[in-house]
Amino acid sequence: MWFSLAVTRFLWDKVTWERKRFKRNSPSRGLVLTPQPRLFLIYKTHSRPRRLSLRLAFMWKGKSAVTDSDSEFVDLNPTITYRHLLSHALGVKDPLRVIALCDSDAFYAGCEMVRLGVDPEQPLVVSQWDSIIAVNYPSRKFGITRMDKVKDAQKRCPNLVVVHVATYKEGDAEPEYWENPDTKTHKVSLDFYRRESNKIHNMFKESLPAGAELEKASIDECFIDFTRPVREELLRRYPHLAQAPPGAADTPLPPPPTTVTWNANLVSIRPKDDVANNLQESSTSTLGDPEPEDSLITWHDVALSVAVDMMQSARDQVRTKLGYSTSAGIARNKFLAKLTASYRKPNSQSVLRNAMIPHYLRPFPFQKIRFLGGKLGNAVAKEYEASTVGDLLAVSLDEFQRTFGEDSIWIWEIVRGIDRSEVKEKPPNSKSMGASKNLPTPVTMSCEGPHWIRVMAAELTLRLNDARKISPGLWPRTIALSTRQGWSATQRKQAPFPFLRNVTIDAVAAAGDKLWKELVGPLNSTKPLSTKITHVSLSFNGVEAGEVNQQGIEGFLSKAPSSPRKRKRQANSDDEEIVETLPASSSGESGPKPDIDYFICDRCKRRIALPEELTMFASELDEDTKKDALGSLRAEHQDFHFAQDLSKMPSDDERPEKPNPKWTVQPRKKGKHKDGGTNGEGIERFFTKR
Ligand code: DCP
Repeated sequence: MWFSLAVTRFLWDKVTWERKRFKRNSPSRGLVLTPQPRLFLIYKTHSRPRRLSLRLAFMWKGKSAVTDSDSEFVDLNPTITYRHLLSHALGVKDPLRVIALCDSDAFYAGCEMVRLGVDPEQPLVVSQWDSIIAVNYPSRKFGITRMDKVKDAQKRCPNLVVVHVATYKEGDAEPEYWENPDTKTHKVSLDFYRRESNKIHNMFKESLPAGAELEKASIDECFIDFTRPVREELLRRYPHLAQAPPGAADTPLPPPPTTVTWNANLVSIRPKDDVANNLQESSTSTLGDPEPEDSLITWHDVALSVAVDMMQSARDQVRTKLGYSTSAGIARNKFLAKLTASYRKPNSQSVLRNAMIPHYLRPFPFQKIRFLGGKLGNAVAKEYEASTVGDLLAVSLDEFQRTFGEDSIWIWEIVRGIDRSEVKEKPPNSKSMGASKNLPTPVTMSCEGPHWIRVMAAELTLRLNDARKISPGLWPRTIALSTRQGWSATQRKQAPFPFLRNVTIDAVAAAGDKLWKELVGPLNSTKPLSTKITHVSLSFNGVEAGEVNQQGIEGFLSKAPSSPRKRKRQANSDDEEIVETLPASSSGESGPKPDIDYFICDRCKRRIALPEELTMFASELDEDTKKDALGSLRAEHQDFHFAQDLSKMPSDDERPEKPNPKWTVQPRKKGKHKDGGTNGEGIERFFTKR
């Protein structure tokens, strides 16, 4: 008896505590508890470790309820007021937020179909050596997948068109579609797809209504935040919404229309209806005789339907003007939009209404969610014997945090479809550009390097020049060469790269050759290397826009002074690269001139010279430019001494740095449960610095 009383008491305490915490952590501001929420306790026994896990299900009554079983999902039908609609500050918690993810169908294959003008029904795959990397939709009907080898795919579909990606070979300024490219001499180029991707992105920019935010998510995907233009369209279509009752901006909006026309597939809980209801993009469906959960149209549904039309119109532009077929998903946030985009492909768009979120998410294999695919996902799966989102809904936030640390709140949220990340346009150019090659025949002599340097230089040159068409002042601060044997440690050398008005393959290859000489050996040496090189890469780093009207070498060195903290780190780790940029060559008429090519530092008495890369391209430079460059070099050198002085002083920096958010997954230590601290505690123990 006393035992059961104690258990009852414990459970009641737990219920009360869980309820408080649930309320505290609920992201919903609009969530209103009815006076008597019904509490359900569900117990789940775990075999390893054996314990009881408590699950609470709150069943809300009233307008906020979606269905009883949706109670783990909060805020599915938030109250929307005039203030929400009329506010100019639209944040990630906006209840009328509408986000789309648009994905090109079988992208590389689509690019080749457009380039070759093949019939849309023609099966086509893109290959890289003997592997398939993209499969168009007509080929998928033959069961061909990316996992197949070209020969096997051809057996399944004798009519198959196989396009090998373009490749560079030494001496090419542009990649070509060679008949029989050889991995021993050629290097794959994805430049064509990158260029087409930019075209599509620009077409979206042109076609989207004003106020839509666009973010390139990958080579063939972009997110679009339609919230602002949708808001404007709602006010245009329903002008009575523009007038809040005097002094009562927090009044809920009047009821929305009772039907909505959807120019899209509706994510449905009834698979049989999907077939009938999920129409081709040109057709429409009306919520006429709906499922019970369809019956209540909300203002958010209306907002979604407006975004659907906007998305359709932008996709039509891409289709008609560029020839690309795309698919889109439209929902309340980025995570859900991405999931929804693959609901029906190709050439289609799908909508996830808030009411459908629980039904769509619950059966979803949670390890397909980003960041839950690796060891963390495995550990979660094992811990809770879970495979679907629905399984994880049974795990309380407290339980997650006890086992995986404080930060695991994101798991708790993401399985409920909560994602507050913004759609943000990234700067058009990545800060680095790389060209790399896995060498099927390893390099065993130093003299074999320049061939690959030249092939990679061609690719880098093309990429930088392409990027300069958009941002003319772009230039990389450094060029780096890396080599590796198998998976052993990478050897790397970098040097400053000068600003050149015309970046040529010769110039990039010359800088690459110089690095090769320093890292591997003389360019003409036939002496066997101590290690066989199986991977090489050449990259531009710190690619940034310079001043457009200051495109000389002055731009190269006149960078903003680094912060002492940053300089200190550099000074400690890499003196050579800061100070001894590269020794100037010796004497002779064309040799370095004091006060122009180098100076002697009063403090360290070293000769500090302009990098050889600058003097190497001397024909590009006039004396004034060199003087300016030298001035910058002096300032930078003083900065170096300053940083060195600083580094000798005790400082806060001695403390271990906080973990960087760039992570890779690492096994967790067994049997250690604890609370989310750093240093390998909590969720962070599943990740390690890259
Ligand atoms: N890609 C690749 N190797 C992979 C995956 C993809 O080279 N392992 C390339 C080829 C794809 C492109 O990236 O065309 C985009 O990849 P997606 O995963 O988006 O696949 P697709 O666009 O080809 O097909 P889907 O329509 O299913 O998205």
